[in-house]
Amino acid sequence: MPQIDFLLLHPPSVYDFRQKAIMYGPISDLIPSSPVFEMYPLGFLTMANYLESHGLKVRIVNLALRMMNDVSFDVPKFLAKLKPKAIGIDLHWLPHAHGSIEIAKIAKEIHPEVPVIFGGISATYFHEDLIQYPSVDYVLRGDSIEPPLYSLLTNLSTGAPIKTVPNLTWKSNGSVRVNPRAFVPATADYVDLLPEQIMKIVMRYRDLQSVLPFNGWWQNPITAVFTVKGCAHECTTCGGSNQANELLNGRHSPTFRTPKNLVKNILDISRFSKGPIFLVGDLCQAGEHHALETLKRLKTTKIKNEIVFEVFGMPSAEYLRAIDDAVDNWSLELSPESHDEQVRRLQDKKVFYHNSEMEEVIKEALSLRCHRLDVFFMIGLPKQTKESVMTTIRYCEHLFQNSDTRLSCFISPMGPFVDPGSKCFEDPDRLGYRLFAHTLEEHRQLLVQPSWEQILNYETRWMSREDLVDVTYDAAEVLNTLKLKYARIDTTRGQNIANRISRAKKLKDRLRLSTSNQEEMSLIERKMLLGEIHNFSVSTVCDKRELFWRHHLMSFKWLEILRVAISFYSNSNFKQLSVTKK
Ligand code: B12
Ligand code: SF4
Repeated sequence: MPQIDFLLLHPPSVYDFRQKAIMYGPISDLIPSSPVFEMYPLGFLTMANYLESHGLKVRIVNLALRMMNDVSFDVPKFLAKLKPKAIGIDLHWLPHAHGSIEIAKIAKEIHPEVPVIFGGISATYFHEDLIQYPSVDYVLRGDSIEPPLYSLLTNLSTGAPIKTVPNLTWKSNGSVRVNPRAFVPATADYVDLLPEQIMKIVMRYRDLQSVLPFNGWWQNPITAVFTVKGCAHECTTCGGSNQANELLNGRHSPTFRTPKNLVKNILDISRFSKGPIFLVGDLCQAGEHHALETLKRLKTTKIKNEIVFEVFGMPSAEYLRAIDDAVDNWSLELSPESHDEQVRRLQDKKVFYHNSEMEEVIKEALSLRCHRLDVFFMIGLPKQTKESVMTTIRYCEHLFQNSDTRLSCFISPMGPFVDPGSKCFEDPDRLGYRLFAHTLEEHRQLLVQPSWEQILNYETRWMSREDLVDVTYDAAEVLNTLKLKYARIDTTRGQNIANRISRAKKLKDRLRLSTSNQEEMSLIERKMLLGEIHNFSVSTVCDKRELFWRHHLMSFKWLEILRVAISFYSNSNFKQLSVTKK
């Protein structure tokens, strides 16, 4: 069995979802994951790259996906076979509050001497709560922790003092110690995300299925490239906003990757994959000069992959033309959140644009080679009412009427949680929010409630939890009809979604009755929902496949993959390092 210096585990949202009866709701319809939230953080790859390039051996195991794909996959048995020197578990997204702590418990029972290290945005926010759990030994705080993680692993191995490790929360003789946040990098170039390195990890442990990012990746082999750490915007509901970053990462403005570093990463990926590459973050946040410089460099690469651009403010026509000039295949993502300009203005005080400006951008993009344009709306915003949500759907019709089939619209509820660190979480009264959970433990308890109406950690002055749930299905139903009318989806798909929405609505009503009358779910609903993640919670606001990009028959460059495999097997001697818990 090859050595593992650091075992990175990605937990399911709820452990063990296969034995629970929960109606999770359409909380993940607009992302590649299912309600298990099986996608692991991009940071797993940057951490693995960094540690591997410093001589350590890292294994990534997407436990959530393994559990989904194989009902008999036994987590304790699997972990018992491994001999890691340290274990890392992400609590990046708060919806993993249940699964992450349960996995830590299991790991600790099996390997009591192995240090368990947590990290991620939610672990950072709740570091003092998290460290109190007996199975958690260390929490690394911040969204840029590769060098501190390396120090922690080497100090654990050599016996050097832990108090020198930056950004670390730990415990010593029963008391919690919080080391200063000394590592806040000035540029995001210090790490990379080399696909070649990840392929070597797959080959070393002969385990491809544990490294796959999400269920259905083979059908939608999208890769993501992060362009920035943090964000310049101030969206009130977002835990990755500028003010949340100040709170969590001590960063007053975002940290960007340089155009050179960014384009190198895109090129590295294109050597192995023909699939779409999603650029995470609006390039214009770093200024138009930075964005145009990136595009200039991108043009010289002549890569054929589809590049997906997201914009947070409204870009200039010049920027759109520069994209069109730089890449042959591109698409655009816009997130106005609401059609109502008053709601939009409240959501992001820093940047505001009128609908008319957005419509100009849409017109310009569609006059170019933009082959797909997705417009995203959200439910659960400050000042947003049920009527406002339904008017948003009417606005979608206006957009459909004034565009072609390349444009589509999506709407989803903000869920299951409003992000900790966001303005709405930190200052709920002022923004009209009522929170049902504040601590980590309270969120853990919410996650195992019978239905998403009770799982939501908030309601607003304008919409109760019941309203949020009802209007989600109502809006989804009308939007689905419009997509059929304006040929955004075909009849089979439209009919299928209409049926799914209708079934989900009925179940939601039955659950509402049974849980309020008897305080617990009746046997019939329990039977319907036992181990169920798909039937009532996936594709119940739109068909997940609407978000897939064009598919290539051969999405991977197998010759290049073979080259790496051959070079790996003919040259596999790696430095070893011993890490033990102090
Ligand atoms: C890109 C992105 C996505 C991508 C996913 C990309 C990916 N696989 O990571 C998509 C669009 C799919 C997505 C989905 C979701 N997202 Co998101 N996402 C982001 C975004 C915009 C950037 C994150 C990023 O790329 N960072 C760069 C990478 C390289 O770093 P990283 O992954 O953060 O990893 C570093 C650290 O966090 C830490 N770390 C992470 N894990 C671990 C584990 C250990 C052991 C250690 C030591 C350290 C560590 O170290 C890493 C390296 O330095 C942020 C907002 C922002 N401005 O930051 C939101 C954000 C992280 N997402 C958020 C949310 C809520 C979600 C969803 C739950 C939304 C939903 N209901 O669908 C889902 C969950 C997806 C899932 N697991 O299946 C919230 C999280 C708030 C919270 N506390 O929970 C954020 C902050 C803002 C937001 N609302 O979008 N997201
Ligand atoms: S939701 Fe707003 S604040 Fe959050 S990452 Fe997107 S643009 Fe930035």
